[in-house]
Amino acid sequence: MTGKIVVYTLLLLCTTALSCTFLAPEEITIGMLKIGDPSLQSSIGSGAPSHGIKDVWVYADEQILGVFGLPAAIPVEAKEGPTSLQIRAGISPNGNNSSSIEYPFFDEIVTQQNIRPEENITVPLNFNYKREAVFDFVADFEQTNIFMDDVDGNAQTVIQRVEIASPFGSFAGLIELQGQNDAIEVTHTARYLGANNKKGSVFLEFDFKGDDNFFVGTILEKGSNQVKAYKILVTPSAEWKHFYLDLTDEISKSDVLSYKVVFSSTISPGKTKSTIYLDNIKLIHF
Ligand SMILES: [Ca+2]
Repeated sequence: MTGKIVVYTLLLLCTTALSCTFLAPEEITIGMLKIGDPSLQSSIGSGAPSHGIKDVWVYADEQILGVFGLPAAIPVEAKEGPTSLQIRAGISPNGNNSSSIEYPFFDEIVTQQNIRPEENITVPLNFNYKREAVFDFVADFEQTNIFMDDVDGNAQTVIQRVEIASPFGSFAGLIELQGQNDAIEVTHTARYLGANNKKGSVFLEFDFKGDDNFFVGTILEKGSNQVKAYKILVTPSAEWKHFYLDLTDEISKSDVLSYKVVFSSTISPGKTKSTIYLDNIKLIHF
């Protein structure tokens, strides 16, 4: 609610019972910063503007105001002259909906605004990937399928490129398991060199929906060894969801010569068939 917050600091200073002083009321006025639903700008090389921005981290003159779910109406102290507002996109890493981090690959939105008492200002929330963000790959399945490296050795279980209404586009990757073909383990064909990674944040983004669990992990080349390890179990979702998997600790290690990401799934006990769709898979680092 827009309004004026008047804070009366009535400090009665009594040095003696007969000598008391009132301090004048201190008045703080506020304006309201309104921000709507976020969007992500699409650009060549960064794929579809699919995102899972869940909240914003808001700073005024470099002091944090808080983390706000969207859309938000945020009270900001009014003052003479412009206030510098910084708005950073918050995401839940690793499917942990109760946490929010500032996503390292989006530019913050910086704007100078005159915050007037009892007035609203509206800032559009259009994020971009940082220019320094490096995309090892963007797998959107629209033209091709790079997830063709069949780790499990069963040619009957693969990621198929299929036509389906996905969050952006008309094709997605499909994992369909049934009968004896009850398990899949699959990765992309190319491997990426640790030497090209500045050893900062690394995230795998993807959209998914489906009716069974799947695992996501890494295949790391360390010395003469290939080390495969799974990081996360992703649980089913009937609706498309955007997932941010933090692979910084795995991939940004000095001994990682090259790396891949790997998906696997096995039909859960009691089920005879499972269906999982993947799309807009992006492996991003600096
Ligand atoms: Ca697609």
